[in-house]
Amino acid sequence: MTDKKTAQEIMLEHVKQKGIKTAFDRTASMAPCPIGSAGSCCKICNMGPCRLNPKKPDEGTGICGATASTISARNFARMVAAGAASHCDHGRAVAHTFLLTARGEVSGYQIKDVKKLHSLAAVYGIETSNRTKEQIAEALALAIIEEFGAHDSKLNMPKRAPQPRQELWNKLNVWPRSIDREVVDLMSRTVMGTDQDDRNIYMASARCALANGWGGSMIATELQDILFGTPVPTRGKVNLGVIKKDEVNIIVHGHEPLLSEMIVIASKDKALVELAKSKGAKGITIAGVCCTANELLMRHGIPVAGNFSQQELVLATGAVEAMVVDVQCLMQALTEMAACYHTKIITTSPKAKITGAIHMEFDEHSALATAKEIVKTAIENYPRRGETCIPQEDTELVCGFSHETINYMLGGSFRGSYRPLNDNIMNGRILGVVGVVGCEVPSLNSNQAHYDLITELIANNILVVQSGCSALGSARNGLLLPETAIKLAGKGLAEVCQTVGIPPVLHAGACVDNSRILVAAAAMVQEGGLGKDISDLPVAGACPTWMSEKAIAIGMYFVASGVFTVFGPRLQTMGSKKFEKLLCEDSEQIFKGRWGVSDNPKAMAQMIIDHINNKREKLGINKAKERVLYDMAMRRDLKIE
Ligand code: NFS
Ligand code: SF4
Repeated sequence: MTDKKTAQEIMLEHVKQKGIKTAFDRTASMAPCPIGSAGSCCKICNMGPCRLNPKKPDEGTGICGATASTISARNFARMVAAGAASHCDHGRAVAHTFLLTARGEVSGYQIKDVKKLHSLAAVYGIETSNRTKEQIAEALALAIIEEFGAHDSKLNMPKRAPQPRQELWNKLNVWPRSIDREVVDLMSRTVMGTDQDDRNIYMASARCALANGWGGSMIATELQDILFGTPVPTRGKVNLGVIKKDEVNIIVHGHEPLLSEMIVIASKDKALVELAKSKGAKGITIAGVCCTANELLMRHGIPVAGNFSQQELVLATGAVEAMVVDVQCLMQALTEMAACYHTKIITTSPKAKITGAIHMEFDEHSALATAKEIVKTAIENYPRRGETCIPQEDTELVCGFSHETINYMLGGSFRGSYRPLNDNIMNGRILGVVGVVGCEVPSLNSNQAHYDLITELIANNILVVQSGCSALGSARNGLLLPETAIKLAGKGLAEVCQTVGIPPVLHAGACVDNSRILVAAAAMVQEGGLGKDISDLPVAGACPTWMSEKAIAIGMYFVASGVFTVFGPRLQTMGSKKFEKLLCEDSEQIFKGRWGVSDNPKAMAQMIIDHINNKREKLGINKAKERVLYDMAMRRDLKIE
């Protein structure tokens, strides 16, 4: 990174001059509660809230006798339940729209990826012969919707995991029964006076998290791909400079692409473009924030204005006619910031209203009409725009690395395959693969933490796969540009990336798309040569600065899938060494995967490198070996016994 002022720094100075406060200021003035940070505050009944002393881990109990480890485990479990609930509810909304699309009850949506429809139908045992794509889609939608509320069945997607992993889940009784049931189970067992065994609570957390990763999130990703297209390598732009001075700017923010996809279509409507021109604008720009941004970027190359931490700064440009939000990661402070300008905040989900915002509700049946109405509202707001401050910074990026793309890029269109990746891991050009995911928080060193971790990993020949706001932060830093990133990669990794034509940091999508990483890991095992289970692979997960409960749910399903996963700067569990030992040590015996914690990106990188070397050692591939290509003479010399 350079010394030049970043767009974020320019905006922070700008708002300071105007006397407007943002989350960056509030972060600086908020001292997090040390008891809550340690996970040692229990407020699940009214005899408390009980607070244990975080400086004396595992000492004392709550009024009911609950120990620090039980309190920590319950708090942890409730984060997993909330995180899983939100990702899975996203999946449910997509499944519902998918069903309506299959039945022809909505306009604007279509079954785009028929190949993926068939492959998913196979996972669910849906008959495909002599059926139209709509008939297959309807049967698939019904089977998937059933999985949310089924009483006592088993989710289908975990069948995509390697066989030994499936057997382990069965043995441990953590194969999710149905999505809603696992969330309810976790909430019900953590009320006052139910489950008071930290390990039992942890196991239930794992089952609920698996219902997210190999359930709700995977459903969201796969059905969105069928409806809107599976991402392929796409160029895009990120940073505040994507906001146009002379156009109507509409920012889409949140997570579910169901409405924002329609807004993109509406923004190209001739009559609306004409209307924008009649108001003096040159056109209409759509740009994204957070995971809605990732969804549109991955599939259409729609530019990204910023990630989670910059959502207020986007509005502070004064050039946003409307910010359209759906669900999750929306700061309530948006309406206050918008009130300083002409900007309209438009909420669209019945479950996410914000006091002070305009509500224009999304309904699949009239999605395109609502989208047009929203675009029109923004256009009509354009003449009210006042002074603007748009930093002229935007960085190019390449994204679109779905599991299918990686397969195709590496193996070619006729023989899509992970063989070249596995071979390059085996011959040591690539040391391993790490998923770097999660949030960037409004503090100045959050982006730096991601940068430091990722550059350290790629310099050590580790291929990085990213998602969420973490990926958007890397995009800002230029790390998703093949040219920039290859300069920073180790020799072996750089060679492979140049040959195949991929950057060493691959953007896989939104946070629900971490499910793509699970599918890719299963495919690497399937390809052969790197062990029999995900836990044998030289891979790891990292989340350098997590913010949302969703991140904890993701970490838990990575770990329960057999992946060593490091979080920073802390987990809210320090009040119990016993519970931390369960997460960071004993988990290894249970899941062959465990949590790690570090507040230092370099140390985090070292933990990961050590782990990967360890896995390589176990696989017997720890020495960098060049693959010998036999010529005819050498072949003749080979003795066949
Ligand atoms: Ni993930 Fe995406 Fe960003 Fe964090 Fe929020 S937008 S779902 S939770 S902040 S990465
Ligand atoms: Fe305190 Fe126990 Fe009630 Fe929690 S459940 S608030 S520890 S009395």
